[in-house]
This record gives sequence, structure tokens and C-alpha cells, in this order.
Amino acid sequence: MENWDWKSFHIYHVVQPIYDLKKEKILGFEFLLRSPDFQSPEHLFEYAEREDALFDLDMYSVFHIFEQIRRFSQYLQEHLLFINIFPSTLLDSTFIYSLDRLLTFSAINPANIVLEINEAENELDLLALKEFAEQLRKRGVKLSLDDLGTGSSTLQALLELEPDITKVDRYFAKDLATSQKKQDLIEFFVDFIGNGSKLIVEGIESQQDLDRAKQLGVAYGQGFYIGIPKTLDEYLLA
Ligand SMILES: [Ca+2]
Repeated sequence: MENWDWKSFHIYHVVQPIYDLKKEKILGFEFLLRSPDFQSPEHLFEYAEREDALFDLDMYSVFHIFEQIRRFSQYLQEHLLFINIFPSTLLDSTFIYSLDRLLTFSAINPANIVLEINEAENELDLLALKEFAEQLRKRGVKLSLDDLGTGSSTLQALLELEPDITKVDRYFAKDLATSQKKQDLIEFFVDFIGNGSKLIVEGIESQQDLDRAKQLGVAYGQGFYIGIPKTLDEYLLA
């Protein structure tokens, strides 16, 4: 397949804030892909996969994100910027060079960039990803493991990749305040992941669940209750 021309589709990003539960301020933003041409982002990804154009879509998305980072860089020096990427994109031999160009282009400190290993349909190639993680570390770029506890984001991936930041799947935050089992598990994650990796609990949707996450020592939270997805300028220029 030749390079797929995603420009003919309307594709843009919103951001969702990630909140530092201890300092009580925004830690950073996760960029989320949107397109009114598709029923949902999942439909867009499925379409891209069918057309054998997932890599092109992912790169188009990453370029677009770095354009925004460049445009708003003066406001983003203190923020971590979470960029979802498919493992197959990370492992493409050209990716790291594109990343270097984008880092230079956007004039952002590499330490502000967090590459979030997107949920994978297949098992992660941990050996290859480990080598890639080493490349990132050399550049000061951070790595995050997404959706821990579901799909391919296993404890094995956590141990092998040693991500800077680990995101616990939203499933574990739903009704956290009333589920003793979930509280026990989150407590375990806080202890186990501890100092090595910072923990983000996704899907916080009520004050009670937020309070409980704080009590359990969770470092960071994300979810509709904390902040809904909006465009970056809506957050920065408000
Ligand atoms: Ca994500």
C-alpha cells in the first residue's frame, strides 16, 4: 500500500487532562484521536487496519500532535504530553528517526513527551519493545504502558518494559469507592509499581472514587469527573 492520504478525512485531536492527586494540579494531557467521518475512533482504527494503513494513520496522528505541541509549546513546558501509539508503529524501523525530527521541530523538551503503548490486538513483542524503550531512554522520552490489567498489558509487560508511567485500566476505577476487591488491587498496584513507575488510574467518574484513589496513595488520575476531553486550546487558552 502506498502512503495513505488521511488528509481527505476530517481527523483531529482532543485532550484529556491527567491530574496530580497529591499536588492537586494538572500533570499533563493525553491526546485522543477523533473523526466525525467515523462512528468512533475504534471504527477509524479498524478501517485503517483493513486498508493496511494503520502505520500511516498513526504517523499522521503523531505529526498532527507535534504540530499542536509546537504551536502551544510556550504553555506546555510544565506538562507531560501523552501520545498514543500502536506497538507496531513504534517497532517500525523508521519511527525513531521520525521521532527525532519531530522533537527538534516541536522545540519541546523530550522529557515532556510520553509515548503511550496503545492497546494491542496481538501480544506485545516484549523483546523488541524493550530495545525500543532503551532508545527512548537515551533521548529522555518517557514510556507509558496503557490499560494495565486488560488485554496485552500484562504484569509481564510491566516487568519487562519498566515504563516510566503505568496506566491502570478504567475497569479498576469503576465503583472503586464501593468495591473492596478493587481497592485491594489498586493498593497492590500502588505498592508493587511504587517508586519505579508512576501510577495513573483511568476512568475516575465520581467524587467518591476520586477520594478513594487519593486515600489509596494513587499518584495520578484521569477520567470524566476530573476533566472531559476538549481541544487543547480550550484548556490552555481558557
Ligand atoms: Ca491511552
